[in-house]
Amino acid sequence: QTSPATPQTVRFPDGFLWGAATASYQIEGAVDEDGRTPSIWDVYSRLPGAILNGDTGDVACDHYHRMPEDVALMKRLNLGSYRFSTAWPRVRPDGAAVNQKGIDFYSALVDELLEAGIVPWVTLYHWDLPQALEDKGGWLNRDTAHRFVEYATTVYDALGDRVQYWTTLNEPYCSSLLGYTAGRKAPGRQEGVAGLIAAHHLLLAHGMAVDELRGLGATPENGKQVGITLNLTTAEAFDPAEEADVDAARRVDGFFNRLFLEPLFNGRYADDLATDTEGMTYQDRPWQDWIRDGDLDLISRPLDALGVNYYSPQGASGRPHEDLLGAGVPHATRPAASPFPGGEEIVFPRRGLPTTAMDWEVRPEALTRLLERVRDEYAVPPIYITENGAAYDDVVTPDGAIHDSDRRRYIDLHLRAINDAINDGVDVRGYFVWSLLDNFEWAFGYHNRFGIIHVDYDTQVRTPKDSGLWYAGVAATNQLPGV
Ligand code: GBH
Repeated sequence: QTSPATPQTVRFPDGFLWGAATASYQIEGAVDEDGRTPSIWDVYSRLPGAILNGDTGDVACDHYHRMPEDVALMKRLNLGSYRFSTAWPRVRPDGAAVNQKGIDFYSALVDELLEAGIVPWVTLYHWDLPQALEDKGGWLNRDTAHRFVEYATTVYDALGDRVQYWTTLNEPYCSSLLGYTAGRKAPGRQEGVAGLIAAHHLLLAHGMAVDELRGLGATPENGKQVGITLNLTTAEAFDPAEEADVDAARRVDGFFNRLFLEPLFNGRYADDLATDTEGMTYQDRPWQDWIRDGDLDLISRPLDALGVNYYSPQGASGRPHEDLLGAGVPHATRPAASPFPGGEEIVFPRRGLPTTAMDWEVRPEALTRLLERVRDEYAVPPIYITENGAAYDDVVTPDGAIHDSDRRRYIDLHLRAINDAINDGVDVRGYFVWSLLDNFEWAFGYHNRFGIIHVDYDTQVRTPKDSGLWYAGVAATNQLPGV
């Protein structure tokens, strides 16, 4: 007899892809080498107060110079796949002419991975827009989408012979609403409904790139898969009996999930998004003025894979801060600038759930529900969990080990939640832990560590954490051991 407190061994489907993920600006460093020019993150990270401790990605994990060592570590951890992003400002500095040295780096990485028996998974855009394009309006300028297609073509021409899995964008929610409405990510602009224009142009860039890559031969018949990665979540009313909380949850669902799922899979924007943003303008015009005929056709081109990044649920309230405090809620975070156009009053009160060092709630079963919901409500292609993981305050013991049992437990519980969804019929084909290495955690700099491999930023020494050694066993056996 096994009680629920002693989880059993669970197996994953044959061929399940076990991987780890990173992103260019978060690990590479070498920001002005071999022709790379600044991205919006090089500029944003230098704004006073933007990043904890004034950290930047100038050196990061120095992966640009340590790539073979890092691939050897992946092999040691039995990874079946490695998800990385290519840096636009390396491949096409300033968003302009092709830079062969930039291409050479990624080509060497792909060769090194294949040599090690690791499947490369390319993400074309993980937030590092060339600053020169931001200077021309960034994602508020439709031309940026055309420049993205050129860049995507260059990368596909160089790596398409050896790379099977292609993702256009990572988390357009972050590059649009956090970058142009909340100003919490680069380029740090707080321009209200403009975030929705950025979202539309990002989706357009995705759709046009899919079309272009298909033309270049990126099709399942040729063994290629093209998709996009979204950060999806469950939006839960803080108090389901409070109308304002239910409405807040609807809007949060709208901005995190449906803003992207509806155009991608139904070829439309949701009606409630239009109602909620009625009367809001950018340069005196509603955001929908930036949508042109044919855009939604391009955006809704069929995909071969949907990447889902999941970290935490969102428990939302629409009630005034004072009312919540009166109702006994000790703390409700309200960002200085809201990412939600028309939903500026929305807050995320604490709910007594366990949290990670990011202050994000841990609720693994929300991932099961999320996957089932996406399957039920949208005609989605096979799903890959392209990111999931946790930051905790790791302690290096005197023997040099990192006993991160909290991170191992977080990953274990979320893998069980995914397994539950698979048993319920959801087609999930792979899992990428975020992250391979401790790295530049955006606004939190080097303070918050997500790696299954520890990085000593003084010496650049890498040490697999207990979670990484445990994960190596999971990847090798295709199953979670009972505890
Ligand atoms: C991912 O973003 C990124 O792809 C990756 O680069 C990053 O390092 C990793 O996660 C860890 O942060 O912000 O308090 O309102 C995840 C982005 C995190 C965005 C959760 C929404 C909601 C909580 N998502 N966040 S809060």
